[in-house]
Amino acid sequence: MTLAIPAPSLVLLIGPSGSGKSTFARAHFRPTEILSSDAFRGWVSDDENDQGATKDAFELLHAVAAKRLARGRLTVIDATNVQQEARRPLVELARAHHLLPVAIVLDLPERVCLERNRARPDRQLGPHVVQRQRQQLREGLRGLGREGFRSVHVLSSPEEVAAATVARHPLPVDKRGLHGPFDVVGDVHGCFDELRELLDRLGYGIVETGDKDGGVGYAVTPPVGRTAVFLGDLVDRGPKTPQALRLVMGMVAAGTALCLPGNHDDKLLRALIGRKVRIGRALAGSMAQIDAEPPMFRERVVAFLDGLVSHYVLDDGKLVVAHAGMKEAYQGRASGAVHDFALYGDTTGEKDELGLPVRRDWAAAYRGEAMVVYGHTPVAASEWLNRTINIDTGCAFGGRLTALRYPEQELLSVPARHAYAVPARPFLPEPGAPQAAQPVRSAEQRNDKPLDLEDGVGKRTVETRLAGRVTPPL
Ligand SMILES: [Mn+2]
Repeated sequence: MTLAIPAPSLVLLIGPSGSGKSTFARAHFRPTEILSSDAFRGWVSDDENDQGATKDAFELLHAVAAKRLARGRLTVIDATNVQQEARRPLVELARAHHLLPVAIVLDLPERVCLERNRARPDRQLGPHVVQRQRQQLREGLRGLGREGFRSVHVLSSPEEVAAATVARHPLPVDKRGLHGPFDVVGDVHGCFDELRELLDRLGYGIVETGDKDGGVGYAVTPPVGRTAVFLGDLVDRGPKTPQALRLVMGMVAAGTALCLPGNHDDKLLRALIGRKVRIGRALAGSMAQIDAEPPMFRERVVAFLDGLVSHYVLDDGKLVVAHAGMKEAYQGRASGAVHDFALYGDTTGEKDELGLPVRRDWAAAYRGEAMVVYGHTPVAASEWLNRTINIDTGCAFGGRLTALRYPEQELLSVPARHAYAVPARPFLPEPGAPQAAQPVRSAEQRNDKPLDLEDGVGKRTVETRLAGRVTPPL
């Protein structure tokens, strides 16, 4: 049996004393990846079997696991882990670092565990201890999914354990092996005519063909070696949502494009599968457009949108793409919080006077190495800020549809043919408005503070020799 393990992740070995956890760990994982409760007991007490050292040992084990997960290192917990109370803080730890917890259960016969324990002179565990641990394991086994374990592998005999291999798979967001070059396209919002013109100007050849469901499809030939990346929000507001979906779905299927989910795509998906969502004008428009297509199209759209992952890390980690942005700590990770950040940005959960979500300016605080290209909030013009750039230039609102060529860092955009919708908050300068008297400052200049102590020390306190820790006035 091949055990598929996402890497990085937090792997819990679960099994009673004598079930062969340490042997299994040594066979399949690197020594530095394995955190063994016995080893930590030994380090704090010089006796791996000193049960009185358990509390201290686990305190350190959890601390080391936290440091490793913060660095995105696969970590294996070699402890019995048969009680839910023992597993819970580890599941929480994985979640706090936006990584998935994985369970490998060694559910071996009692006889095998007892024999192995008897063969170990340093261990004097009575048979009742193993019996109790096996009982606890069995009671918890079926609830592991509910506890938050994304994958659960159970091995039930010494033969199964011996035959098992571990296959590590990168997380779906990890596409570091793709090096582009890429053409990243901002929020399309049903503006298919503008999308076609933009792709044409980027050198993509587009031919109309028949699509699988009987509708009109598009065969797209990219410039040699190039891949398109769609930042999401393909749907709503514009007049041609199905056409935009068909073109992008065809390209993704052909391997010539990647596509990310936007909040509008996500809401459309939920509406299409019958979840309860508030259907406003934009979503109603998309639903009506999709209803006019052959019935199978709807199923295809559901399958496509359902398969999209929150963000991608590309080109050896040098490029990150996401609909609404991605802060450094979340890049390459997977959790509900990462998903929400990718789709909605850094929201506070509050609404402003226009009923729009209040957002923190994550880009102004961004200090990561990776370039982050995103969209979601329309801007009059795309500007670099701390290696991030927003290329949603509000095409559906009568702005432009913009692409960024990577690694060239060239912007290319085409004007909207119409204003298909009215933004809740204007982002384009009023037509005929007088030019600003002052030269317009760039995003970098507007965010350039003379002294940002947080950049230097991480927090607003300074350690001094005479006065201890002080908080300098800012
Ligand atoms: Mn959006």
